[in-house]
Amino acid sequence: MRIDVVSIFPDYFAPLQLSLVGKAIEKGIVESHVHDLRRWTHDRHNTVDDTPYGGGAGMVMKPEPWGEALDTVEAAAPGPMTVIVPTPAGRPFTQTIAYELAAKPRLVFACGRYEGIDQRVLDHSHDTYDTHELSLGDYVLNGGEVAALAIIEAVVRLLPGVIGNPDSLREESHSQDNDALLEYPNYTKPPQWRGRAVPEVLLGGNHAVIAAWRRDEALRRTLARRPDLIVDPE
Ligand code: 6GU
Repeated sequence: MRIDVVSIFPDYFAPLQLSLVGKAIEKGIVESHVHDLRRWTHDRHNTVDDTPYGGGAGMVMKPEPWGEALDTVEAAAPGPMTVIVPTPAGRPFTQTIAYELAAKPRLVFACGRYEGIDQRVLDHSHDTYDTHELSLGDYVLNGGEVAALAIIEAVVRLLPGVIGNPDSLREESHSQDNDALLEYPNYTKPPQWRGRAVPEVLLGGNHAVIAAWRRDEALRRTLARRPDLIVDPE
């Protein structure tokens, strides 16, 4: 998979070289390219934003640098590209979407700042590319960079060969093999710690009983913390 990122803060993406995503890059499973949007400005001050038509607070990202950025990134490699625009105004990003994105050959993250990107860039992108405006949740970040990192990590760990033991993908929270319930609680040695015991059932070695207990705990936890997942499953 090839991942391109366009941002006015390319330094935000240094963590891509670390840990799991970094390993995926080393193994050749992922190829990543981070681009400074200001590369596609042509004035002395490398201007990327301007005041909004109609008035109001804040600044809007100008369309021209974004248009050139998408043209250039598209031409840099063959194959259809999927454009992801992180925005609090997007559809909620979910594990289901992570699996869908993990099947794509090329992801391009367009990270906006300020009050957003001129709407015509988004309209153009939807008309030209497979484009997804995605939100991490109902709160506001200063820009798309942190959200892009989160989405990249969620997607890259699903690529074959990235996670050592693929069984861990099947059991975790939100996995489809787990009916998209939250994960059950986990314990390791020692059996007693600060007066707290590991649940007896886990020490017994009866795998059917353990599986039933874990399913029970996952249901209990999901009902308490995320009832929406049970009432309105994805
Ligand atoms: Cl994807 N972007 C921004 N700027 N804020 C957010 C978000 C995304 N998701 C939640 N808050």
